[in-house]
Amino acid sequence: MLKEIVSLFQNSRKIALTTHIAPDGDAISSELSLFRALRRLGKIVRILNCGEIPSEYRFLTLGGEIEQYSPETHDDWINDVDLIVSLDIGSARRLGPLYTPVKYSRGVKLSIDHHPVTDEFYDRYYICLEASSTSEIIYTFVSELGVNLDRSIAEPMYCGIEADTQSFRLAGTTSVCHQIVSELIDTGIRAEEIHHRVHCEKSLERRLLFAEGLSKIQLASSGQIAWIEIDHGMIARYDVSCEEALDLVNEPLTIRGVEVGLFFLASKEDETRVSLRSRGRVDVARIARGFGGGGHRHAAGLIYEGTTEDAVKDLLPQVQMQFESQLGVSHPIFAQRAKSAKA
Ligand SMILES: [Mn+2]
Repeated sequence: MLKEIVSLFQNSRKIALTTHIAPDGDAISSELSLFRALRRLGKIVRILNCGEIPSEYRFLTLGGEIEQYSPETHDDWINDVDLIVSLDIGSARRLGPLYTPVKYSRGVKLSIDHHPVTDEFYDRYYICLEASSTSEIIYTFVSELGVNLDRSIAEPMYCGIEADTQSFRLAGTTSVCHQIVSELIDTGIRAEEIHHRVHCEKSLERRLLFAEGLSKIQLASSGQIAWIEIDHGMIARYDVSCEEALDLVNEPLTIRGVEVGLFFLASKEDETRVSLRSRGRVDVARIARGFGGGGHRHAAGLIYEGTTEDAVKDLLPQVQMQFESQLGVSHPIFAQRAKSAKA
């Protein structure tokens, strides 16, 4: 399987790399490290994205490597490539405006990911669910392709792993992951400098939005579900981007007793981005799939058409219902019965 994908790379001359809409740290990083490795092999490679690089990851590229997709500029080129690689995509729907040009391209379509496959869009899949991040999977390809792992490839790779493990804290941070990171550090990258640039270079407005968002946290289901809602008004008042507001995404889950954390963010006019986080007892990907979204057991997301207020009103009761059915503590009367049975 791995060998097949490696020869697919070797036998392709023109290669397009892309990722999901609103690219995050792992998306950008896996693209950049694979792009640099393939360039080294003399391939004609372009990264085409729908959505800007989040500000904290802009230092990774001097510019020019990542292009914003536009139909006029890129559709002919996409149609003519030998290979199109989607990184960290989850579902092909998350290609956004690139969905149609990718679908009709004559190139072989490959998905490299650490999310479970939810569609049959691609010709080939290389899915590694145990990997902490897509960037960690790219490590394997760089070494199989015989490309020397140097600083310029290692730096984005480190950022991608750091992003998806939340600074090496999440379950995916295995000993294999640490071994890879150790090799990355040995190339001479400056880990402490990277952490500083990613986490400690935020605008004051961004931190103040964080503070207000945190102060508005709410609880449901006897404190087992927590959520934060950031509407258009708040985004506009602090003048931060939607991606910057995502600083709050993991906060609801940091409270003792909370099993599922929800984050409702006004993304576009009448569109809400909903992020779900779980401590592990509840599979939030299953909940997200019920609303057309997807993700992992611990972290999932979906797009809701409507305001954040509508999203909370509409989704919260359903999330509570699914939450209770998954945990099997459905109705107070049953809990009462269970108690008296024990007694
Ligand atoms: Mn990822």
